[in-house]
Amino acid sequence: MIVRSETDNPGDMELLNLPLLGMDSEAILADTIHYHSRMLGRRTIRRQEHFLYQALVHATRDRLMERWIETGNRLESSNGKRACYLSLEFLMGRLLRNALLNLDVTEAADQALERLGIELEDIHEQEHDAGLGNGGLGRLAACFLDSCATLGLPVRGYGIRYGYGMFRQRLENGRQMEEPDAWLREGYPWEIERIERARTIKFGGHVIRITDSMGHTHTDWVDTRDVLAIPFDLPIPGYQNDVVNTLRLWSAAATDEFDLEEFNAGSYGDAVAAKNEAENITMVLYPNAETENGRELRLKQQYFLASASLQDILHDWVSLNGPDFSEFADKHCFQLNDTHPAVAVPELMRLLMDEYGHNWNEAWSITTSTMAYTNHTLLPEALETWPVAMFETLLPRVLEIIFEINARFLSEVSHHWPGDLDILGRMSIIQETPEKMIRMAYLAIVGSFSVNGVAELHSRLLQQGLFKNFATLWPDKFNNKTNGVTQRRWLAACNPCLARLITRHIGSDWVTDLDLLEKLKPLADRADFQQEWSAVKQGNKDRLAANIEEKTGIVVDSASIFDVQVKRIHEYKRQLLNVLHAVHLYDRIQRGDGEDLPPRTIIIGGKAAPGYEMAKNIIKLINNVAAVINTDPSMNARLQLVFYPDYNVSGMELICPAADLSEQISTAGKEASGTGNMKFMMNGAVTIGTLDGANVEILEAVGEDNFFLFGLSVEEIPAMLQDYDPQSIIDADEDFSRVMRLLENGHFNRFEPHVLDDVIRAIRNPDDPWMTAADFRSFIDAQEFAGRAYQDQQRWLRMSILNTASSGRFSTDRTMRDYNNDIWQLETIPIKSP
Ligand code: 26V
Repeated sequence: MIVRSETDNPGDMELLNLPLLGMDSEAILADTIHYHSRMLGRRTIRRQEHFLYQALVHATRDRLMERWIETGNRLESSNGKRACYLSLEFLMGRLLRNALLNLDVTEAADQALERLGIELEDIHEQEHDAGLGNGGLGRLAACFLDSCATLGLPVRGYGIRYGYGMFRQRLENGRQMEEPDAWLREGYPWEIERIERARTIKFGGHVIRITDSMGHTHTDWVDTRDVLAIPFDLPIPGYQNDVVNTLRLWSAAATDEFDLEEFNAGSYGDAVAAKNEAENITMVLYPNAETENGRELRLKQQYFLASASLQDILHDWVSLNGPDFSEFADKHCFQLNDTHPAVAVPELMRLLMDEYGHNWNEAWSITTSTMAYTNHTLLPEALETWPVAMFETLLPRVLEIIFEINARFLSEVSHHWPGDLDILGRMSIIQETPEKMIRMAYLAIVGSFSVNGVAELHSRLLQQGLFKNFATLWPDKFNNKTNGVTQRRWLAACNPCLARLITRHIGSDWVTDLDLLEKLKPLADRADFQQEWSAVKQGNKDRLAANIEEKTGIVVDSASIFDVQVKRIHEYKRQLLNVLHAVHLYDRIQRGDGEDLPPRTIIIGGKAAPGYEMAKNIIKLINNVAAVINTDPSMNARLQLVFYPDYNVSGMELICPAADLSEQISTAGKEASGTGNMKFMMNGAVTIGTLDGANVEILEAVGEDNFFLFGLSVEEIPAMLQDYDPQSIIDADEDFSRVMRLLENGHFNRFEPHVLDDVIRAIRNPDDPWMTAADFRSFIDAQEFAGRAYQDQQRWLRMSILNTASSGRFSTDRTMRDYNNDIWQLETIPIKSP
């Protein structure tokens, strides 16, 4: 029964009492068939076709939509504080499995499809990953959204709807080839276009000042080239609580005026070219690499996101509250996911002053009590800077504001350090030489009331190193928020057999309260429980083995230890160290010293930024070593090496449930947190790792007996780097020397001379900042220890169970509670308990 009611806005009607849709298999089946035939116009249902997937998504989306509208109503009437998570990346992966789980209709959907003779699993395979992110930073944003909706926190994600997401990786003769990810080609049934909320974004032009009859000076940014920002909304359901939050993704389009102007000037071609230029802005996700730094299009993306999102929020505020901004700051928080959206700081200033008539002090007070910045990297070369000259042409008004922010900030610095001219240069938002550049991290720190790192070690190192002076000036701004992952996707959905086993023993409340996994601890030594645990892991390994065979043709032995390293390829993550270990094992087995070794399958996966030559060479090396190992009969099934192609979110959903050993082997002090480490731990893999990022907290949670620790600590590295001499380390170590001889003799590139020279040479480089050689011996010994532990299955299973049982702290539910308690301070949306 539908009832219409008047709203506050005369003429608007609201639909009330929509009858709720059925959540049983009958209702889902009926709706799926309805969409398949009446909307998609397909008569016959075929396996392996996209249409049934689309139809099921529409049936699912209808059920989300009811709750989405209701969440919006509840939010509006509560008029509480909201947070916006601004991020250039949201690595969402597939949505269907998660939506069904969170709506509690997995079984109903399964039964509905069974009636059609089709397996739900095959339908999931039809969904294209939404790969709108590079790696950890983007996936973290996606996990955050899941947890916020589950906790009932009013948090909206703001991002970009890239036409092409993360490139697809193909291998050609062991080399990475990139292919465009046309993820929207077959349509994307989850999104709702909201054309009525489009915003105009300015670029170029120049700034003028107008003094009115009252003597007030007004600043105008004029003669701009405008671009339309059109929002597409994705539903973000909480876990069985009837909350549906929003991820709003902006897509660029040409404005009509823009086209018309050129057209009237007589140039149709230029008009169309201008349209292309506008739409280029959201065409493609940048793969993170230093070579991408300083690209104009990337800056356009950042400003486009920041301006569209802030305009969206300000527009809503004014339509509900009129021009009074006195409570705006109490009702909003903007969390900046790294410095990528940091241009939001001067943009909020601009909008408040130029568009809404506030003075500097009012605007600055609002800005600095709503902006909060999260840093995600310690690598100095990864800190963003933008040429002042580029801002000058692209965003002249925004640049003026940045200069003013800096001038006022530097005056504060000189008060704090009177007479110290040196520190002014070091802390300035503008770097003067060799070229004038804007230091985005400094801009973000100055404009925010909170600055956080993503693991305890990382946050400490930020305050002692990169941001030391800022931490001295404003000690209370700095804080830590250790990352997490959502157990809904990373345990309940991706590892259903383990989830069932856990639930059978301790109940199902862990799905929303991960600390309850502690209850598994008393079961860790029970033989019957260990047997069940082992059977689940074996099933997952068989499933991954089948997937690997399908993707690579390699038949792996799923009785062997699955030793896994999947993550972006980067020197600091040291996939190279992993390869050295593989070559060492190969060498041992060849020389007849492998009898005691447990059979091992080393799985490495990840993408290299297309412009990052060394990372691409590492992929080539892995594949070449793999080709030799996997075809050598003398390996006698003791060792296999697999490069897992096109690693992505869906890949991880198959991989982490199947891993025995999780490789987290970055050079200490380089990995901000890591989140793959948490997914593996949660799924019962044991970590072999350095004291880096969140590994430190994982070790603390699980204890030394259940973690294979190796390598130099952050404190030890500077001393070691002083007179670092890889040559002597190699010479003094017989195993290492043999490994280097194999590599340098061309054993792995017989018919491709010199192709591996660069990557092999890096190991001997006395300036190697990643110190691969320094940790070789310690890594090999830890691996030996891990291998022996695996041979004692009882001991291993105990370790595995204790890892899962200790992973409670690494839920993003905890992370989001921490953000909310210390930074956002939002009231939860009244929710239905699951
Ligand atoms: C840099 C750039 C440079 C230019 C083009 C595009 C682009 C995209 C991303 C980045 C920086 C990425 C930083 C990052 O991903 N950090 C990771 O964040 C994870 C979540 O906090 C954390 O677990 C990882 O340790 C950290 O490496």
